[in-house]
Amino acid sequence: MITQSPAKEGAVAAPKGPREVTAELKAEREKFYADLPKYQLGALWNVLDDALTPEPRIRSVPYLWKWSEVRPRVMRAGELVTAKEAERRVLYFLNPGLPPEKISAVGTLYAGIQLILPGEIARTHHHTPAATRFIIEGERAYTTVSGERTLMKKGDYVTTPNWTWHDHGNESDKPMLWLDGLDVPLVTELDAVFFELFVERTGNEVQPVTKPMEDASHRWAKNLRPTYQRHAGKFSPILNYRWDDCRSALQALRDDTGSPFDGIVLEYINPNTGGPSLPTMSAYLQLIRSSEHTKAHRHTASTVYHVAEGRGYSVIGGKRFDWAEGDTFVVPSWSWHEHASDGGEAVLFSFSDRPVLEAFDLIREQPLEAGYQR
Ligand code: GTQ
Repeated sequence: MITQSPAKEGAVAAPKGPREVTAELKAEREKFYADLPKYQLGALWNVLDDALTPEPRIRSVPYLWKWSEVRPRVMRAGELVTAKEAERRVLYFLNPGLPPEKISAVGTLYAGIQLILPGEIARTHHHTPAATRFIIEGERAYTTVSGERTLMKKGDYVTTPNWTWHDHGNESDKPMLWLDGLDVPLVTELDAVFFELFVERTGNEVQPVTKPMEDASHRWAKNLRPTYQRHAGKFSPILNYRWDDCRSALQALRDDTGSPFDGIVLEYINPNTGGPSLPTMSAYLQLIRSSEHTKAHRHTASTVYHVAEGRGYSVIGGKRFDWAEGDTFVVPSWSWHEHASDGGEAVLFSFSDRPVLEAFDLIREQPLEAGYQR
């Protein structure tokens, strides 16, 4: 109850019957509300409908970036800015539904295309956001993570866990381009972003390579583990999941029924847990078979897709997006989506924030009753 001069403490009682909202009471309320901001207070009942919505209100929209439009601009960036000047020479994807200060491709996920030209290095740094990388073009450029170097090839999936020192370099004679996926919007929202240059800690621009090539692959990726060693960390110890291995696994499973919603889909796993390769992001490779059209479903994980091979289309939120190799598209949380190949097989790489939603019991999934959106 609203009284002009506060009554004795404990004297405020609920009115007995329904109360008439008189003009006078309305005016008192307005005065009351106008005064609250001075004390950094808000009245929940005025915002409850906006805060607790029956379903998520999603600002990110479905969108597709064409490789034919992105690649020339990334290459132009290579003419205008060096990797050294840029720290990381990346053009990142901006979701059109979000304000531009949100560095987000969709929801909690950042994505961008990184370019390293022959002879360049991107010096060592580390940050609390974790990174996934899917190689689009080039071969034999390297990434070094925690002292282990891997030479990357088109189609490889490379992990850079939270706070690991990492740098990139290109000793080949061709440009190398890859898709970066980071949990920057999530970590930013959690107020947990830290960043540091290796040179500030050690005086050296680039970390030393301290491990043999393919060390993690031999140690952790052969269904064996060294019994005298424990992998510390919640992330996968595997640095590079090789395209040839993953692609041939997909091919071998092509006669499975697969998922009605995703076709033949494989998750890149952490061999220590069987779970996702990174604690905040999981990555997948999926085969959409010749003339396959998956059924529509939706879930609360947001996803970035990259077309690794072939062509086709996805219907996302009722809208058709035609895609071809090199394109990147996004499916926001709780958006209906279905995929179809077009004139042969297609392979989609994707990464999502599903592990976060699963960890906190926030994952929800629903099939579309009608099967397809149209
Ligand atoms: O390669 O370290 O796309 O630090 C954004 C931030 C890539 C990287 C990005 C980064 C990196």
